[in-house]
Amino acid sequence: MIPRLATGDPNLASAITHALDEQGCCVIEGAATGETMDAIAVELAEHGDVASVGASSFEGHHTRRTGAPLPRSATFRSIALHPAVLAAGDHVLGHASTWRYSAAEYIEIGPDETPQRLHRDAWKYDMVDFGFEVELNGMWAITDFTAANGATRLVPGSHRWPHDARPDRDDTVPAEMEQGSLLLYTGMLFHGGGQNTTDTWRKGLSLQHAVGWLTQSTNQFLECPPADVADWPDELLRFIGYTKTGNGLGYWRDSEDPLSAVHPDRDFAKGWATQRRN
Ligand SMILES: O=C(O)CCC(=O)C(=O)O
Ligand SMILES: [Fe+2]
Repeated sequence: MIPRLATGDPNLASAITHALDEQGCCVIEGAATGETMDAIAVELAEHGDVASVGASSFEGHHTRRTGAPLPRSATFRSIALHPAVLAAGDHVLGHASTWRYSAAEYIEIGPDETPQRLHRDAWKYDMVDFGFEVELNGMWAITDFTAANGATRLVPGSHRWPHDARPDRDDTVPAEMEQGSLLLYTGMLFHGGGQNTTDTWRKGLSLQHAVGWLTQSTNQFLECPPADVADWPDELLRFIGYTKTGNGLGYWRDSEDPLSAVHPDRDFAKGWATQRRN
């Protein structure tokens, strides 16, 4: 079963961590407003002409994917550091010196789409058997998600399955949720996009976050280059990768802070030391 949590729960952060430990997933109802979701849809629809229709059955022949939602949607930027995402990431990926945003993608599953092959998102890292979580992912419900319109199908608890285990479709349950809800799941949880038997589009903003020592899914320094992000908050820039991590990773040139590439007029400490969000 997919744990369902309420945004108003005074113990939401601990409910999230408990759910992710036990089931590898949860839905947080009402994590954002319908207006916020609609605004993201409008901002990203402007880029609909560049959206790619899946070239493989895995990407979905009836699925449109629009990338780079951070530079393209100011409204998405306003919720990228949502407290539920931060609580979940700090818990699941807190074993690493830092964790960060890896990518996001606007995924519109259209009529006649077939079920996506079940997978673990962490397989993107050459299917290495890390033995621990390296990703914390999710999906904003830009529209309602229903079993009929292609809600993501999850195998709760499968984040603990062995490396070579494989689920059946019968093991899955749909992450049904209303617009504005947030699905969170770990990189080890088996899931896949659902079949869409309706005549409408299921729209979701898929999120990926990973430990700071892994390559990000999309290149944030190309999508969000220094010249374009000078008015973004430091916290968001740190979150997308303008930061030092690990033991001497992510610095720039002469042991410089990558944020100095965005703000050459400001003073930043030199050195390799990891920068933590808190
Ligand atoms: O669209 C969805 O519901 C899930 C997509 C997905 O899991 C993926 O592309 O990795
Ligand atoms: Fe996935």
